[in-house]
Amino acid sequence: MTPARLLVEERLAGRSYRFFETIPSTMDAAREWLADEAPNGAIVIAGTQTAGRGRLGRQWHNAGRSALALSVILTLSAEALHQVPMLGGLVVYDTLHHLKVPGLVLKWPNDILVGTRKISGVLVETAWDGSRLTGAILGIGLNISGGFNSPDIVETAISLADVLETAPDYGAVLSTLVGRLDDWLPALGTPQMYHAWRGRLNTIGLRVRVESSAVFEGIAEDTTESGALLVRADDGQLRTVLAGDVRLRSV
Ligand code: BT5
Repeated sequence: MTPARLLVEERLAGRSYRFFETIPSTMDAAREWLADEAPNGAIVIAGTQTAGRGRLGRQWHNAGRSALALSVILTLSAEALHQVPMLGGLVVYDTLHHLKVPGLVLKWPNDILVGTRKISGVLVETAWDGSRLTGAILGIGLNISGGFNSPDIVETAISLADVLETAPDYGAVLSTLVGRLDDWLPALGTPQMYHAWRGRLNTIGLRVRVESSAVFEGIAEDTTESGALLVRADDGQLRTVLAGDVRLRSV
């Protein structure tokens, strides 16, 4: 038995989970399990992903030495779907806060940064049977110790080992994260979830460059309850950004 498998067994004992030493993406294994009636909150976790993915067809790289890569299967009503990214942001933010990571930033829609570097990413996918929602899959990647060797993230990624004097081990990070999942999962679909996410979001009040279907600059003024960003564009119009990325600009 490998060390990662042992740690996962120890920390996820009593839960519904599937562990894979190496797998293309936990998102696909979670989708298969969802189709096979996985229970709400079931977790698919991988030692290493060979084809980890981000939003909009982007790649998610394994952090060099150690990283958490997991997907949580959620069976939920369509009304609660827009809160799944919020759930992901809250779980990761509160995990890192609990681990006393300094300089945490939750950037809309759901980048978790330390200063300006990304330490974790959240990806939400949905599964449908015709027009009926069968579930959502919440993917979380979290860098524990780096040694990043992909040129496109060397300058932009960071890991727990880079920011904490004593980096917690894989098992401790996993336990903290599933603990926060237990805290927040019951709030899915309630106004409490929105307000908690909104309260942690650092983007409000900042000047941003929006890169979605349209590209423009303005001041991020607020969010809507469904998680969209309201940006006062430089032409004075208040524009609603449903999806995409923002870059923070200095004012
Ligand atoms: C995300 O996408 O940040 C969502 C990442 C979700 C990954 C998890 S791991 C478990 C589950 N299984 C999967 O296959 N995926 C999920 P996005 O906002 O599109 O950001 C992607 C961008 O982040 C890339 O284009 C890189 O610039 C950067 N990036 C990639 N890997 C990174 C890493 N390990 N650390 C920091 N930044 C990274």
